[in-house]
Amino acid sequence: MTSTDLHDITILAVGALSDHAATRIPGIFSVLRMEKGDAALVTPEMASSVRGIAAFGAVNADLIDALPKLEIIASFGVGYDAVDARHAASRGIMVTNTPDVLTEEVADTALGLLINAVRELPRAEAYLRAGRWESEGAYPLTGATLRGRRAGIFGMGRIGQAIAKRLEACGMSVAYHNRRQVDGLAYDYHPTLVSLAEAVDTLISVVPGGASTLKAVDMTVLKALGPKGVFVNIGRGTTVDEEALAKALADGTILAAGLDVFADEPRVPTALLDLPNATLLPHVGSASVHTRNAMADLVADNLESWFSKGEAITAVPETADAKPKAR
Ligand code: A2R
Repeated sequence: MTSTDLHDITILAVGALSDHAATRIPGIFSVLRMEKGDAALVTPEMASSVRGIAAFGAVNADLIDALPKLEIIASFGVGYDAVDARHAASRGIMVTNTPDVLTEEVADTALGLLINAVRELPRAEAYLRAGRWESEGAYPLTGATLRGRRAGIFGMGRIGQAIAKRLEACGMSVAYHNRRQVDGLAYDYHPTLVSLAEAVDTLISVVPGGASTLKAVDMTVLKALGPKGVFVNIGRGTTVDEEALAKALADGTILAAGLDVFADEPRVPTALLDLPNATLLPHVGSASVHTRNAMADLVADNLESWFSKGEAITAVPETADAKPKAR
């Protein structure tokens, strides 16, 4: 199919597009916009023409069903728990995500969160800005250090392994828990999350969201991590029992936490906001212009490849077998 033909194909852009995405995708396709994924917002024009979704927000089963010509949902981000991929698969619709291009950026953010949590850098900066260095003297020594820490990675996938490399460079030991041991990886494997938490004092969660990881980090895991424990979450907020985490931070069950993700974003529980030993970021793991542009390019490239060659570049496992519809 020529590039002129691709302009005849209608893509629905759902959610807020970056400047780059808002230039790149309409440069290839004809684009309709929807502020948020909601079947009630589907117009007759959308229902009769949309063949692809560029998903910068949630896409549920109702929205999929409201678009009878839909063939592909190209989702922005490596985690695609906000897209009903199983429902898409049941209708033969392809779903793609944006792995790899964000791995190093997210791993950098995880390391930053860990250092912030352990060495209290945001609190030290707030101390300086409040004039307290001048009025009260040096910021107190931090009780915690990275020296001698033992890290456990919950989710030793692409990002988990990139984090592990950084932790090794910081002199930390690394162990992990996945559902399956990763072939050829020398780090200690733990068949359960609790046994990993018992073996380490620093737990980093980088698993996908969804039912299989829902509130997996609960009070039992936090107790196993122990009073020197630091918990970092760079994966999904739903993976943690936030109430248990706030309690564990407040009563010393664990020492500190660094969180980039929350169960009900952008709302952050007051119980976490109130805690001095929680360092909190507004889901900025991959949020540099460089990396977000690369992610937007992969969304566009998946759509372009699907409609010009009949193949997706980065299909999610649920829809790996989906094929373009014969027309
Ligand atoms: O369990 P496995 O063998 O499928 O390993 C995956 C692991 N994982 C889990 N581990 C324990 N219990 C589970 N229920 C579970 N579900 C998945 O998480 C795999 O090692 C890792 C995910 O790695 P990747 O698929 O390579 O994803 P990537 O690019 O590292 O991104 C991870 C997540 C995204 O889904 C977003 O939520 C976030 O980081 O940005």
